[in-house]
Amino acid sequence: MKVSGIANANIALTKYWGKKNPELKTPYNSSTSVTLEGLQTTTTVEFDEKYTEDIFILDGDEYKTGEGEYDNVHEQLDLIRAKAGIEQKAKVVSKNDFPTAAGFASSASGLAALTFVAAKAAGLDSSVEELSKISRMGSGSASRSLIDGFAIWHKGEQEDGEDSFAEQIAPVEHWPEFRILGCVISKEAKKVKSRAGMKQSVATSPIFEQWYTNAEKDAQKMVELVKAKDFEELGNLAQNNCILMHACAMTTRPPVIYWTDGTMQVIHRVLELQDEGMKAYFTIDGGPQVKVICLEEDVPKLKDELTKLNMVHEIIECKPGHGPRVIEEHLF
Ligand code: 2P0
Repeated sequence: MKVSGIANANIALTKYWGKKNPELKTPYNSSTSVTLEGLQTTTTVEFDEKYTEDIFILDGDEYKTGEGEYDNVHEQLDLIRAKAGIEQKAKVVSKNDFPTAAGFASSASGLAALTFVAAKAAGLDSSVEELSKISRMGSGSASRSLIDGFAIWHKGEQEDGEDSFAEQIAPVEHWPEFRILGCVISKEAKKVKSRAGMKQSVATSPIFEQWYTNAEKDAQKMVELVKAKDFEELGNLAQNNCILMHACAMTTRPPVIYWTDGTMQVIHRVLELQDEGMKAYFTIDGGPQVKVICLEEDVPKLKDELTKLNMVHEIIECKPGHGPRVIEEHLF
């Protein structure tokens, strides 16, 4: 059967940085996020006897065995084949519909879309919880993209990882005025991939334990702040959690430093605006781009201020987004 669907990216409000079990991709701490409308991957999957090996085409380019992108997709398909009890190979065609290099992770939407669509194409009738667990195996942050609106990815306690999945904190309709302004600083590919960076942090950062112990508390607190729509506290917590994650990355050997001059320029401006009473807070992932957390009413003023910064090339406005869905149009 051929099935097509889309999944959105998400941004972590409190971060994930470190795998406790690298095989099962379970994290040291829970993390929270908001799914982002319009930053999406569209994927079509077909399992059929006619394919002698898995085929993967992303944005018009075909990837082959040995290339990271292909191997990730192939492993994910193997997981789904095992669950469905089928052996047919698959053709997978995907396209990322991201505003120019916004610095939002496409692995989250990519692996979430693949898992969601492939499970349906394989005839599985999996719950969101189950799909979140399978997505987690492909990319940790993808587990959160299965969720509509605001999510928490539970770190879980079980050895087998069966309780490490994302769950909804609140739907899109709970807080439609919530906004993320993605400030595009640099379009260069990042030097250290998150997967490699966090592995080194686990092994060498002297503050790794403080990081994840604190981040677990932050994630639980974030759930309460989202539910209460306490924007000021939420912004301050997200910002502080981001700084601590980067402190952990920076104190890794060799250092993992994603911040550039442009990153610092936005950070300082956001802090000045905060001093002037503006409710805007920064967060940063595994790259130089800064995402500003704000509410709809402050978007015009913030865009105006941030556009003035000479190192900001572009600003992408994102609203809370929905979980994955099936679409009728196929990519092949
Ligand atoms: C997050 N990041 O919570 C954190 C913050 C980056 C910084 O999850 O190795 O692509 O595939 O599990 O999910 C990016 O890492 O890593 C990430 P893997 P992933 O969003």
